[in-house]
Amino acid sequence: SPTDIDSLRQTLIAGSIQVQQQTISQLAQLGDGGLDVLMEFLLKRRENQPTWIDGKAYQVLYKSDAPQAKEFLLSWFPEGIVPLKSERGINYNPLQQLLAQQDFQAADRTTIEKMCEISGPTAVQRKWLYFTEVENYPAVDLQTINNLWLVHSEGKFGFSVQREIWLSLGKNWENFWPKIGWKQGNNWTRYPHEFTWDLSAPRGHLPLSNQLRGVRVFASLLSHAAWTQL
Ligand code: UYC
Repeated sequence: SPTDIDSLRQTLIAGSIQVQQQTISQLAQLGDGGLDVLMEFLLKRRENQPTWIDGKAYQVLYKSDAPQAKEFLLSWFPEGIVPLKSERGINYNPLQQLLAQQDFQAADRTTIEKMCEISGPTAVQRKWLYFTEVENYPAVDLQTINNLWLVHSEGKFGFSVQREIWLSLGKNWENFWPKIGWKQGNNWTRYPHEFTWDLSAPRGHLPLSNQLRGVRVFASLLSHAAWTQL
């Protein structure tokens, strides 16, 4: 009823993050009236740095078949809610679309491809990265990739999450691997089928960095100046 929707509107503005998350799920069940509240919510917050709560609201509208939701997103958020800034003219829209759909496995592949694009044409052909390339990545591009992952994963996935865990473990790789689910005992998690491609994964599980060629690339990534400029 209209009163239910109105009280959910209030809760959505004033609630804790957990309450906001539940409220978004409830609004998603309430048809057009619920969608209207979510659209209003996103519009009101669009000057601010998007959080994963904005990501949840956006995903409900993105999944919806309702014509007014589609029209709303096309006119206000044609490229999603994270500004797709790049200093190298890279198009991050494919990554944003996959993450909006919660297709974390395809998004992970696209992340590696986009990082090869940042490195340049030889890396795009090579399909993997040198740590010296990663050191020179523009902070803006890494922040865009990271924000896309954060906003569409309830703040669970992204390089900054991995960095925070890595620092909290005194940069100890052997403690870090099991913590993010990349190693169990002596066994590396096998790519791709043993990794967890949804939000039931441990914090920091995604995106992946192939460890086949050693730890240097991942260490450069987690040490990048992009994460102290956030
Ligand atoms: N792979 O095991 N991985 C690949 C990871 C290793 C291997 C891709 C992550 C250990 C081979 C991604 C872990 C290892 C290939 C990752 C992991 C190994 C491959 C695809 C846990 C054997 C294909 C994208 C640390 C003991 C050939 C890419 C190749 C691919 C990620 C094997 C994302 C997080 C040491 C044979 N592995 N990888 O970059 O050259 O190729 O890629 O790390």
